[in-house]
Amino acid sequence: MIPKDHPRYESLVTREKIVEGVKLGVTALQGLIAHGRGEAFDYILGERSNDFALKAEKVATAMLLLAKHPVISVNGNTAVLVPESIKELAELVKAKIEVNVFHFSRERVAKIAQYLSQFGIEALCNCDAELKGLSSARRIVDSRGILIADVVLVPLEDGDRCEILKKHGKKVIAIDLNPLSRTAKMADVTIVDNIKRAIPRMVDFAKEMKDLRRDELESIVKDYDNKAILKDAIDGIIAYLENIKKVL
Ligand code: PTJ
Repeated sequence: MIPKDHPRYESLVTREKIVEGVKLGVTALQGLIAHGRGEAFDYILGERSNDFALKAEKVATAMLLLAKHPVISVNGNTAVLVPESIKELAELVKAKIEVNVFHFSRERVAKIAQYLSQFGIEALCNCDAELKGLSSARRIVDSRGILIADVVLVPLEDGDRCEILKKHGKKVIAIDLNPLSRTAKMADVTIVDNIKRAIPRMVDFAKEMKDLRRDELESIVKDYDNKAILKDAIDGIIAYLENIKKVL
């Protein structure tokens, strides 16, 4: 039991969720390592949604609202960290939710889908199609979901799939606390924020924007520059560290 007045309460509770996910067979063991890397980046980003993240979250939400077949891809970490807000976001932007994992087995995919069903999510998980050109198990997708999607939201992603999704003509939105990762560089829109803050913020943006006209949404997306966002994220880390150094 983590005491509520512990200064790192939130972070420790989140760790427990990931550990619980591993025990349930939902989160991969490697998900623990990925989470640790994410925590380290979150620390040097100030554990907040910075302006560059908010900008990307708004544009990403507009892209999902504009999409014909938007899909939210869910892996083992995402499933345990933000199931409720993933459901809400999918409803608001009319996206499908698909289970897609790097550490693949049909049993694990079924476990994740079953886990999500407790939150009222009917996730696609037929694993009946393949993304050509990708050798990792992430190539195994659902023919009703990622295969035909035009916009895919991929939290905690690996660069290879991001590249292949783009080669298949899809727009890719990544959520990755590491602005230096291959995924961050490959995606059309990179949200450098913790998924725990990013998805609820996107829910708020979706509520604000869901009744906008197409041309209004298009004007939000139009001049977006992902390279500039990544540079702002790196500058944000440098500025945050400089400030910390001053007050040590
Ligand atoms: O469930 P599976 O089988 O699909 O496996 C999922 C993991 C995450 C294990 C797999 O995709 C993986 O190994 O990912 P990577 O290559 O470690 O990349 C994960 C990225 O997500 C890293 O750059 C982390 O910094 C970032 N990350 C970790 N936790 C968070 C995060 N980004 C946003 N929010 C987080 N909470």
